Amino acid sequence: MSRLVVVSNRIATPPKGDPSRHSTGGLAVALQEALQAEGGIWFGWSGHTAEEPSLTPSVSTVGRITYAQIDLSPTDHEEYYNGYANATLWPLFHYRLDLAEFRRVTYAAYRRVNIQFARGLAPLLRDDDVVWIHDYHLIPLAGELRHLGFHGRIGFFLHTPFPVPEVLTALPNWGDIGRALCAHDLIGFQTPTDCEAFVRLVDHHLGGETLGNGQVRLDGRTVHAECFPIGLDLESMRERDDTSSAARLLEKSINGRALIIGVDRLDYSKGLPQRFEAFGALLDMAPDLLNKVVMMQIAPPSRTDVTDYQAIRAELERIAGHVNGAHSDLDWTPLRYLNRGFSRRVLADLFRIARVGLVTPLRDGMNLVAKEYVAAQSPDDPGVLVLSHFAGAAVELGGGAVLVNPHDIEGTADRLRGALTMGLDERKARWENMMAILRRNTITAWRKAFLAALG
Ligand code: ADQ
Repeated sequence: MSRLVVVSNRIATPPKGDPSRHSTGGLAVALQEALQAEGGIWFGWSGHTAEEPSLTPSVSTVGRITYAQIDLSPTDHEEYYNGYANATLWPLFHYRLDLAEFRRVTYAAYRRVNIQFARGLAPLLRDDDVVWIHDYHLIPLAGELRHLGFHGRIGFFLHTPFPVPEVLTALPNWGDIGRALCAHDLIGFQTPTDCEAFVRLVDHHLGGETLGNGQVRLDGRTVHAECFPIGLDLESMRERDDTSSAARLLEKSINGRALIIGVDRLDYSKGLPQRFEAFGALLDMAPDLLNKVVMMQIAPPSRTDVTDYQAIRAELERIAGHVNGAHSDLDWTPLRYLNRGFSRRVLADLFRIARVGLVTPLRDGMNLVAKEYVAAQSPDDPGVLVLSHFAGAAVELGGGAVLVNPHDIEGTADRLRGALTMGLDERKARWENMMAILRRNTITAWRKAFLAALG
């Protein structure tokens, strides 16, 4: 069996203690399990900047896993990470052309940092290693490793959506990005739509050809593209005997009212302003729900150095103030908005209390919160998932979730109302439908399927 080498922008820190108490997701745990099984390397950015970063990674070994990390210069961090990755590719891949910045200086930094990653990693590689690269930060890395003489198998998994060519080609260097993807042997996408968009890009726009069965050929290389929807570690959401004190406090404070919960990174792709507006519209249209329902949105700030992320925060505070100003009562604040994170263990308890999980991204590669909400429910009295049909998760969960168009504020409010009043039999049937899929496609099944296809 070949050795596995995982590369991602950030690497997980070596695990300590009970994983369910960490805020890191199942992905880190699943990759660590894969690395531990056969022994392997996890390579990435340390999370630190240094004026003159060493080209040689710092290396530590825990069990059979070698963690290798490099620092970035402050300029590279700003231009590669905040710049090209998060202010160009992230908005573009989420269909937000209006927010995407196109700057040569950040593109140059993106290429430069990918070369730096390749130079740091190449000396650690053996010919028969299998390399698995994660996400949009590192699209050119495989090509750079090939230039440095690595000819082994390289796979890539894109966690975000892959935009249709009509959107991607707005990127000044779209051809380079498309060709860079073709340096991999296998590319994994979250949904069939993402996969088709890539195949169409290669076939119609890059002058390659489709060979069928997800294979495309460009410049003499054959690349396999396949859909691998990411799954969950169900265990981390399971009900435990000792309910967390945070959940007990919440239950007491809602005092028998129905709870709607939203949990997201504070990101414009998650549709939070529209979600707040939809809740406001629900209260406007349903006087019988006044003082009977509470919505709680948990949204810890992310990427706070990027201007668009500061703007969304201010906008949400404004809408929340408006909804609460219009509807609050002496003993009732309808919309609670918490700018902080919780451990997975606490999140699972909070999800279980909520009658509705409201997950309404404007675009999302998958959206694990949707799956986590479902996995956390009690089988005897499950809540309802209200899910945007723009989330990758809607492909698998569409049979059990109440699907909404998050741009349609009043339509979302209508469906929220339906979810709040749904009877137990229907809730159970929908939940069973979704759980069957989550049980089949766990995070472990996902990584095994990807590695089997790559190997
Ligand atoms: P994200 O955009 O980060 O991931 P998501 O899939 O929802 O989005 O994953 C977020 C994770 O962070 C979940 O496990 C969630 O529980 C956790 N989280 C969110 N808010 C939290 C909070 N307040 N406290 C604690 N934990 C919190 C990217 C893509 C997604 C894709 C994933 C995995 O954008 O589309 O599903 O990668 O492939």
